[in-house]
Amino acid sequence: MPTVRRLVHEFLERQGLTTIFGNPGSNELPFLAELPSGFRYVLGLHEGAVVGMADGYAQATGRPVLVNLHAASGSGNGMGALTNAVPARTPLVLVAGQQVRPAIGLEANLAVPDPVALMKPLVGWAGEPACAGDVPRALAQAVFEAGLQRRPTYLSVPYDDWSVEADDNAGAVLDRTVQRAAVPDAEQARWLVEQVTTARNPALVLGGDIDAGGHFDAVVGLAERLGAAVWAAPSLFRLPFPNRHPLFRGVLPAGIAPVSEAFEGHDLVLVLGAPVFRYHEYLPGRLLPDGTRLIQVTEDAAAAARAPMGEAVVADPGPVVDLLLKAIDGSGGDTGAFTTPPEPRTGDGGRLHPEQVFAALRDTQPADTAYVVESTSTNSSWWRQIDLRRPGSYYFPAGGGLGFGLPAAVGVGLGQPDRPVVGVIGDGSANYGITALWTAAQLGVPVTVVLLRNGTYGALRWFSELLGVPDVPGLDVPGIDFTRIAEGYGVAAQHVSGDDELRAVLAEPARAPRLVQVDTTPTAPNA
Ligand code: TZD
Ligand code: CA
Repeated sequence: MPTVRRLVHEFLERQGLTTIFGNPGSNELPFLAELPSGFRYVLGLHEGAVVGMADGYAQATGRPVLVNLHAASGSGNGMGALTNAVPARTPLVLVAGQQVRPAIGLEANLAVPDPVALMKPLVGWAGEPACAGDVPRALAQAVFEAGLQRRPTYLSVPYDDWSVEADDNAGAVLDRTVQRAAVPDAEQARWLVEQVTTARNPALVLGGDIDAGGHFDAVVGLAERLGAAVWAAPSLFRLPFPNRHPLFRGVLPAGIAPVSEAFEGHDLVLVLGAPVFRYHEYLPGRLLPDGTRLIQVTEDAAAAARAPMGEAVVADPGPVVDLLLKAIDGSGGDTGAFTTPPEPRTGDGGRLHPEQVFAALRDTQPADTAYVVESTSTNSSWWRQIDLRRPGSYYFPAGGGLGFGLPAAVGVGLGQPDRPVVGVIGDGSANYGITALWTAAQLGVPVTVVLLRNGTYGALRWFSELLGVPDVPGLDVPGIDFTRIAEGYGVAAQHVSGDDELRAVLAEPARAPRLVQVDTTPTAPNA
């Protein structure tokens, strides 16, 4: 009989989960022993960076990814990063080591008394197998649940389980596949088509699932055929539509009243692949204008159930887009040309305006560049200057937790080695995931980190004015030289000043990881 460890390794191989992101401890070492040669262990130096890298990798590949964390302390370090993976619907499979079974009850050092309670409610499914022989099945369940629910899962495994011989039945999980088919039935399809085709002035709101599910190009076709206005759903973390397309109206503001105002004049709002809605700033008002109906199509049943208004169909938005495309005649007419970005605003005193940095990226980087952005006060500057036309071009921390950007940029680079990857990272944000630079250097991931140094938590400065508390402490971060930090981790780094120098540096393709630090002037997220 094979050991539990051998069966689990084989299951992971068959499922294609052979890249493991982790930071191990004593409880985890027996799981990692005798890993077959096809496995790759991506070591991160802190679990926040480990989970951030895995999140980027899973989003870029569209597949579940195994994450190896150490007991309670490593799991706890990873939790902040999970607050981004949950709303991004990233299928991470977290496997943590538990003390040996005889030592759990007496709470020996590194025993985790209640691992399920520790990780709930962040993870969707969590468990610890009741006996060693159940480990392969439980691991399979964690993988399948992560894929089906599109939510991180967590499995705690006592480390004496790995060397136990599996029984005859344990191998039955090796051949399993679990598939999902969330397609509307004929009546639901007929109803959806009727609602959309009889609408006078429909609008589309597109969420992260459109890009994550590979429907970016299909929704462009749908919007053009309908001639419909298109918004990206509030609290955007993936770009579902080309941002300079003539039908694109931008990212919806994340408040009740401004969302409602945006929908004025539309009799139907069709929301595809997004919760309704991920508001942020509390700006109360009517949920919808008079005369506006909302229909949400999402395969996330929980998101459909908790929405405060509208009708919902729980289905994969992909087939729904296809059936609408088949049902709608004609081309919808000429939609016009892509919009041209305005002249970038300029900085002062040797500092560039963030718009100049983004214009330089737009003008120098290849069209298929994937950007991972974690620079919070520069949001409007970004959308004013950037021009993204391809699927998978944009990633942002979905839950607003900093520490995603830099690690996720490394993860996206590992997941899509043929695509250029640029991390656009603030001097506040960079510190939460900075150790990912080391992983990038060790693995030679050719990611470009553009570090925007304004010396402050710019977004919090703006928020402090908004909330009427301008005197709060702890908002400035002067005196950090990221070129020296990067070099310490083995990443080549440059401080650039001036538009010409920045453009010249960025025009060189990255062959290894590099950090480009640029001093920038303050701006506001809505400026
Ligand atoms: N800690 C974590 C883990 N996540 C957070 N979102 C914050 C703290 C609070 N926070 C924000 O929401 S924005 C921000 C902080 C500290 C400032 C980020 O500074 P930055 O970008 O330099 O990256 P800007 O452009 O200067 O705002
Ligand atoms: Ca900053």
